[in-house]
Amino acid sequence: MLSTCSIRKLPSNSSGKDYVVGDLHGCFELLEKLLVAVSFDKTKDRLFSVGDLIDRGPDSLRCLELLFEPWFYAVQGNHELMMLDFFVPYLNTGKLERFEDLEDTGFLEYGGQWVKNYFDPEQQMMTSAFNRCLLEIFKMPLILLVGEGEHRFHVIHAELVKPDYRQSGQIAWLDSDIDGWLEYQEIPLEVEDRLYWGRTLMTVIGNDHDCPKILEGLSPTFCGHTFDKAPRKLYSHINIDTGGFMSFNGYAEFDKGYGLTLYDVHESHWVSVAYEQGIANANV
Ligand SMILES: [Mn+2]
Repeated sequence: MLSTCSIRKLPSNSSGKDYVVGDLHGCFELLEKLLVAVSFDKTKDRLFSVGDLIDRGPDSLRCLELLFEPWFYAVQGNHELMMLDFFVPYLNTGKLERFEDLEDTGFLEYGGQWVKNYFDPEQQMMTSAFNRCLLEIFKMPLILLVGEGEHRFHVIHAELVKPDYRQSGQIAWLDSDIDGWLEYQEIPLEVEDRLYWGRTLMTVIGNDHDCPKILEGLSPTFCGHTFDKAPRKLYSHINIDTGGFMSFNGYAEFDKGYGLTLYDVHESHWVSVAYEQGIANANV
């Protein structure tokens, strides 16, 4: 398995606003609508992404190209991880003889079929536009730490819940743990696994109706990975994955009510939009 294993720290935004968007999964058009809806100012506002930019929706490469925008900051999701793992042999040799998941990464099975559109069989290579994005994925951190003190927030993909939370009595890793990882630029493997894949908070712990919104010692931590019809706040995690791709053609047999959510960090206000629907406003 490949990973970058990094944390990136950014200062507070002193001139504009900060927004976080849920799992894009190729839904570039929905993001464009959301940015218009909030009058996003590319000269001073910032957009953070909880990862999983690719797969399932219609425009994965356009979502990856956001990585080149100076106002866009994203962490890696498990879909980016699977994509990197899938392309390890190609990155090592510079040749892709045929589309086959040699390392059994699950990438093609879980939505990566779109990459075939960027394969040049004569050259046995991916297109240059694709290669450029593939290399950029390596630079994506796993944790974004933004601001200081009461303005501090984090952006991750899945969760910071500890695998042994029942025994240890401490439900999740805290700001102090993150500060330590930042200092040494090293995220422990057990943490990395939870950041990419964890669903405990949304599927087990969150079923308890008394689940507190805030965990003492953990700053607001935006995440996605497990979708629901509205954002949820649990133990300082703010899950804003509301299943944008579910409203795209091909997923139409599923329930209505899903969409892509854009969250205004300081106003604690969110907007969501779905394919073939108007903008929906709501407060958490
Ligand atoms: Mn995910």
